[in-house]
Amino acid sequence: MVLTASDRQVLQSTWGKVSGCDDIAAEILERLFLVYPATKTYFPHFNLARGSSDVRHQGQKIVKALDSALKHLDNLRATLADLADLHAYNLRVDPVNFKLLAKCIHVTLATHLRGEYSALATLAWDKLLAEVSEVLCEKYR
Ligand code: HNI
Repeated sequence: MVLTASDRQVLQSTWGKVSGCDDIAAEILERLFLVYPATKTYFPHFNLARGSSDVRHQGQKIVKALDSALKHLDNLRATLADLADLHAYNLRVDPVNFKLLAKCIHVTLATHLRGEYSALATLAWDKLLAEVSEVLCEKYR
């Protein structure tokens, strides 16, 4: 996957508009649990009710990880190495779930950015999320 200069530019500008928004983090996970309820099985110890602090905090962790991915686009593997270990060896999240989460991230971004989430922005995010998912899943193999 190659992120072009224009992909990078659109990623940074769209992320700049939403990353500070409080709702985004929880919304990504709320969508995941609502649309794909089976994903809840990974969080039996969480209060998964809408707006719960567990969901908010977990969402914030994901947003922070995406934030650091966006700051290290040329070094994703090293940046996400600890998370890759965690998801593969401790959490054992089935890789298919990363695709489901990516869909929810797309929908959340589109809901907030509206017309600005153009086809080009969608494509750039799709490339980034595919790359992040690949890094987080590659230790399963
Ligand atoms: Ni994920 C913990 C980031 C996909 C299930 N996850 C984390 C943490 C981060 C994180 C950050 C906190 C680590 C820590 O505390 O050290 N997760 C990400 C990212 C993605 C992702 C960036 C994909 C883009 N995680 C998923 C998916 C699932 C998932 C698809 C399952 C559906 N993650 C978990 C679980 C935990 C977790 C479970 C542990 C939660 C806890 O605190 O017990």
